Amino acid sequence: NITTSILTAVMAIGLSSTMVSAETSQPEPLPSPLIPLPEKYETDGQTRRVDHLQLLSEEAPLQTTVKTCQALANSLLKGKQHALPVTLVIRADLKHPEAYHLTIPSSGSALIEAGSPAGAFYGVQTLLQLSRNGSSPCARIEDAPRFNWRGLMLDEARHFMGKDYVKHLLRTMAAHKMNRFHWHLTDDQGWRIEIKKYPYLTKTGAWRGPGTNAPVPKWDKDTPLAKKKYGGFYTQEDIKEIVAYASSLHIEIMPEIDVPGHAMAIAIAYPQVLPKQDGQTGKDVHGLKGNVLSVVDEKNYVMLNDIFGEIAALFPSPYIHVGGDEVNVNAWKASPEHRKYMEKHGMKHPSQLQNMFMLRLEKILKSHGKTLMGWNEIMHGGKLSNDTGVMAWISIGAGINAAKHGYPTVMAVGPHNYFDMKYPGHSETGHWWAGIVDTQRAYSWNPLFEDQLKPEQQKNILGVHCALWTEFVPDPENADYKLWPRACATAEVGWTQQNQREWTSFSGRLNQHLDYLDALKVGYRVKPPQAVI
Ligand code: TNX
Repeated sequence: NITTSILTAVMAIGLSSTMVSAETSQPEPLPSPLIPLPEKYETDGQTRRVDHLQLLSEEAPLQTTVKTCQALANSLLKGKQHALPVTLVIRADLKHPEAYHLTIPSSGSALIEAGSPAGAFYGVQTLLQLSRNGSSPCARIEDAPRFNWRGLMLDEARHFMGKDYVKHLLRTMAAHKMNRFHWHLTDDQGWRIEIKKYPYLTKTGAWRGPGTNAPVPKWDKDTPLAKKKYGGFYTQEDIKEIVAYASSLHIEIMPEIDVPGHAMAIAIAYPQVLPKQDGQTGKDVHGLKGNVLSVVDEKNYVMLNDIFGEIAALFPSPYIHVGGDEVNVNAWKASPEHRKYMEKHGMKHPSQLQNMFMLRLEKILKSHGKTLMGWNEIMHGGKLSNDTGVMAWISIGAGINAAKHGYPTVMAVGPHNYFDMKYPGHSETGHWWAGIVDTQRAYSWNPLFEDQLKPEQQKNILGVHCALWTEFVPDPENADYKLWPRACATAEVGWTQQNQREWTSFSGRLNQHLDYLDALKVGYRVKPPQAVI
């Protein structure tokens, strides 16, 4: 059959490897030009002309991947003269479902052997990076990811970016072997997803500016945006389309509905969700009030059950993110019903109300076949189920704490992963509460914290995740500028083994990689004149 004949051909050609052991004095191996760096890269230094790929597979489970990858290849490689035939096969004995072996001989077909369709997809992504300039090294690559979770969050509540941008972002993520897209769809400043049962969530909750009854966020006050009604939302049809698109790129989308705080958009649409107050609530850390749901009103749980039911039906992801961050508990302290509830249940601190709320949401999500994930504050006030996921943002300590408590933990920590933080430089915009996060800070850390976590606790770290909050990111152009090339660093932190990662190697490859970002039409940030850091 076709696979064995290719294998035999490849073996006959016999790629003479330049990987040499330390004892011999042969030349240094030629460096891989790839991001993320693969586990094993061997080349004899030969290259061959490639300006087009012709993908084929005889295996049924690979047909969709072949189709998707062919379309990507057609748009990225523009030639016609030197098509490289590539055969894709599944091999059950690879060490990871996302693993692949890629062989590019000096003549004849290339071969991608993969643990699953996702692995085959990553093999093609590697080949596309290698051959983007009209030629490819003849190489043999064996590759597999370090972490199963290699994610990126986009906040579309603060500024709505729209379908085309999200698809562009998904393509760019996939090209870097990232596999989780976390979609922050609701916050104080906007509700971005159609919920059939509660139409005012989008009819009023998705719009700001003149002609709406919602306040203009402080960061938009003096900008052209706020001169007329602005905002937007995704219909359920849009969502299905984007989920299917992501899945064709082997990316799972985890939606976030942020409750019980950051909920002003819900309160603007349905004011009855707020607690009745008889005292001063003060403001949350962002200077807002009127954005914390009542957690003792049963009607709110009916509404949340309806909302999460619709969400669960739209997203295949096993996790649904429920936020849980930065709740202003004074809103509960200033509410007679909440004080009464606490007294009745012997609660000493309002964080116990937050815990009670999260336990209720866990049950609601389970009834829809889903598992809860939330920001690290969901650990406040008491235990949650063991399978609940914690996304650590405020600090590395929070992530270590979550892993020690046995929660599946995603490291999305401000000082390394928050790309709404400023780049260095006077003219750069952005937050700075987690410091200046440049590409080197995004790259140079180890999410496993092996000195502080025992091996069985390290197993709780699912992986890494970068985040783009968009208070100061008004449009897609700015979003690309903030995300790239920093997210290239996150991609490599998530994929490449720690002992193979090194900043000078990465930054050297990154400079070579910029033309691939150009081919992907990414509006990345380059520090003048030409250094990327
Ligand atoms: C904190 S991170 C927030 C967001 C802000 C962000 C700005 C998190 C869970 N909450 O609401 O946008 O800081 O960096």
